[in-house]
Amino acid sequence: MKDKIALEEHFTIDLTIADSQVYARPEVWQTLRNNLLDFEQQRLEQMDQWGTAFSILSLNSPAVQGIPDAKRAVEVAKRANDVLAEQVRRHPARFGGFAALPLQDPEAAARELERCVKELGFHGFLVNGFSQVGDEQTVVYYDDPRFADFWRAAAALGKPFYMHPRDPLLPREPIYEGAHWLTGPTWAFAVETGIHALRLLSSGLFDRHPELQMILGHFGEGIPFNIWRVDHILRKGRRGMPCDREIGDYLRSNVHITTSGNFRTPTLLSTMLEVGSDRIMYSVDYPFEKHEDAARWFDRCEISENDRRKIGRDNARRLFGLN
Ligand code: GRE
Ligand code: ZN
Repeated sequence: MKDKIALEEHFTIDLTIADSQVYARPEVWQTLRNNLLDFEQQRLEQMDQWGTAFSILSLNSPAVQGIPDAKRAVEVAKRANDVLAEQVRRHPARFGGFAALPLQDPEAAARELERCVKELGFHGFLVNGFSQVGDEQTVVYYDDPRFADFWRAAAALGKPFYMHPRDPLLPREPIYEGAHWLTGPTWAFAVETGIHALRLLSSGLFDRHPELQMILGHFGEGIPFNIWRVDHILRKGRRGMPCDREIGDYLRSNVHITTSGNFRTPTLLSTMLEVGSDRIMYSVDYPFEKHEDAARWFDRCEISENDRRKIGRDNARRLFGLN
């Protein structure tokens, strides 16, 4: 399929590049590093070769979320957003932008988001899970009451946000001890991100802001596969859960799901059955994943051509108002 739109495509800057090194085997680090830093060479070539017309770019992980000093987090976010804005300005038909936000300081994050959307033309924001605040061991999730005004400001801008993975703080997670191959994108990313998404969905955030839209990658970090059981259990007893509706209702009215890094037809079909083909969108997760692997799978997987156009391009076009 030509003219696909991809939504979880990463870049880096000098100040945050080190965060990605732990995820690369030493022999591939130079290549990953070059691909993260590059905008105009390999990135555009790969998009051209494998039929992606437009990529919305975002900073690597955890980057700004992993900077406990709020002032520093504000500076790094601005730097990254300015670098991205320059590339979007140079290639407006090929690149869009998701803002990186210093959620260590909710007020500054709201101001930066407003700058990114209104002045830089960005398409929303992407956040890499919880933020460390004040010191390395203090973390905050975004259902916390301190974010009430931030969410009001974000919802008013009318742009979606992407809840992107980061690892949990591993010294606090004994379950990964002696099994470190399960951390990162193998499994820990999905667990961490899935719970954070469920916290937001069940917090009442989407009752206060019914128009707010959250994007989840990797086919929804396991949530669609388990949503029936989640609501089945909560139907027997809500245990203090403050939201108005069932979590599956929000999944079908406030969540969009991408194919990033999860190129598998049975998983696609199951997700289509659970949320419908209007809420699924193509993505790659470049350069952690290959355009080739995503496109070779997606372009030929056994769905209708109508669904392929929706998932490959038209759903994203509608969500972001692209033409
Ligand atoms: C990502 O940001 O998507 C990512 C990483 C590290 C490894 C794999 C991956 O940050 O997909
Ligand atoms: Zn990613």
